[in-house]
Amino acid sequence: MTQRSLVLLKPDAVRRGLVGEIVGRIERKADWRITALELRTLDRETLEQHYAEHVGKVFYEPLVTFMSSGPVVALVVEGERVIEGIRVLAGPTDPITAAPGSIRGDLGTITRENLIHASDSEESANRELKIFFPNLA
Ligand code: FUP
Repeated sequence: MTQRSLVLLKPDAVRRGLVGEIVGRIERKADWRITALELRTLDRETLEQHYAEHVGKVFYEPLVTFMSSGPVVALVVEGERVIEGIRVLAGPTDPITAAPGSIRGDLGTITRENLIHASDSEESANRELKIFFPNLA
């Protein structure tokens, strides 16, 4: 089942020079393709749309401050079961509980600065792709 996922390499990943490391892990999965990739700094409006489900939670304001603190790399990745697959590559939200071998497990320690966002369902992917790449075919 070919899918598309919206992936963000968060400001910590860019600041720490881990873009190549993380993109490399995605590229090495057989037959997945990166079909869009852009460095950009996110504004509050974009983040409010993206994190709509978290507006009002205690971690929302610090999350937005962090996510707008520097450029992110936004990517579209296409391929076989890519939505589930990138979530597995990333590991769970809290990097301390993420398994070694996963991006968050290998490279992260704190939940807010957990390196990568990846769409969690087809519905989320469609919604997020429209926010970040509205001109995608
Ligand atoms: P994920 O699907 O793993 O990206 O995680 P969520 O959508 O649940 O959360 C989005 C982001 O909010 C996380 F990546 C980090 C941040 N967050 C916190 O800072 N504290 C929390 O308790 C939960 C999430």
